[in-house]
Amino acid sequence: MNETGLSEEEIRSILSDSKGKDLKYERVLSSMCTYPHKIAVQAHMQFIESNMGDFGLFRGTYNLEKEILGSLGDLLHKADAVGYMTTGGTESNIQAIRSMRNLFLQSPEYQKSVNSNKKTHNKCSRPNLVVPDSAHFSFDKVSDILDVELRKASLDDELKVSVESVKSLIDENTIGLVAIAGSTEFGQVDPIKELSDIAVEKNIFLHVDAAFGGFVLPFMKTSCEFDFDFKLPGVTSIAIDPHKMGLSTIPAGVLLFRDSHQLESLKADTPYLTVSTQYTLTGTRSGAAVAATYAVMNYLGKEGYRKTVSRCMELTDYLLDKLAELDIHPLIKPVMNVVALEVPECDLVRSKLAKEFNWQVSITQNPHGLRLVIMPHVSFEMIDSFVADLKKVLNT
Ligand code: 0PR
Repeated sequence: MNETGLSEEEIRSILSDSKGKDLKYERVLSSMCTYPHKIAVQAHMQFIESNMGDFGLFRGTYNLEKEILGSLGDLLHKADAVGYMTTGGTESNIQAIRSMRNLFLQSPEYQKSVNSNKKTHNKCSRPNLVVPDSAHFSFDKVSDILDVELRKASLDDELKVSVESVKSLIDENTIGLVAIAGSTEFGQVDPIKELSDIAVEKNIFLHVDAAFGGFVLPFMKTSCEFDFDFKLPGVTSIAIDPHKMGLSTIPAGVLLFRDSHQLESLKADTPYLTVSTQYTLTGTRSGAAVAATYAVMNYLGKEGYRKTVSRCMELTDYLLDKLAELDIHPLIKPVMNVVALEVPECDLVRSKLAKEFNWQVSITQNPHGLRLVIMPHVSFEMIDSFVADLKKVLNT
């Protein structure tokens, strides 16, 4: 930092240089984020100083958050679900599993086993969490932060988690299960109904990571095929991100719990603030993202999101038809607007697409494929031009 400040003009010029080096979404087919809706950006700016870490000072923003939680609870079939707005899927996943772990450690069964087995206890009773092999890497962070063993269940041919594999990994130290509604790499939805039945039978928690799919599945024409939310009795928490397909600004995630005792297990005393308890992971929280989320959800309504999702799905179908002409096919039939393609030497193809044509695509690990996310910033022209460039890359 300089002793004396720069002029506004100098700052603006530096910022616009930096902004010029950022990629425009018009060449990005790898991201689960997109341009936020204009009304969200305006709301974000209007509430720029609002801090939900001390919401007694920002009562108006706090009321907007309550409205968002009510609307999303309603959308996910539990109008009285409780929770809060997080910074995104990672924080929601951490907090959902933290709640499971806290309640597991407090449970009378666990306490009894600690008392009866004091010597061997530490070795053999580490809590574990069963997740699909396709779970987002945030669960590796969860395992590290919370000291919970991560047990990864295998996937079936359609890249959904295998229910048999999940069952085989559960034991008396399993704190809960995770299911994904819209996996990061493949956009696949796990057999959540079956996992819900298991969670009920075993009396364990089931967290659904719908960070991406939460703003897609309820608005799809065929959404009735996919039960993934609180309609299923075993589902105990859900992560859903307005800053992905919700078209809000970053950072906007939402974590919802079925029951208030789950949220209570995250309680911390905050004696000197305007409110004496907090349930959140971070202290300071963006009220701007809350206002942005309220604005875009209420401006678009369900009809607006239906249109957005339907356009993304039309574009996805259009892309697949064009690729079929080049004899390129998806690894699985896409469920939503995430496409993983069987492309030979896909790492090389990816780097050529970036170097020669400035396209950003990504790669799936297992199975290995070229991954594209068809977000609302994608257009038919963009797909035409991408497919033409891909053809050139494949022919060289
Ligand atoms: N759960 C799922 C299913 C996700 O796909 C993601 C992120 C998360 C949780 C974590 O969400 P946050 O990143 O909001 O904490 N999925 C994207 C990914 O890892 C995030 C992303 C978005 C990455 C835009 C790059 C990008 O340009 O691919």
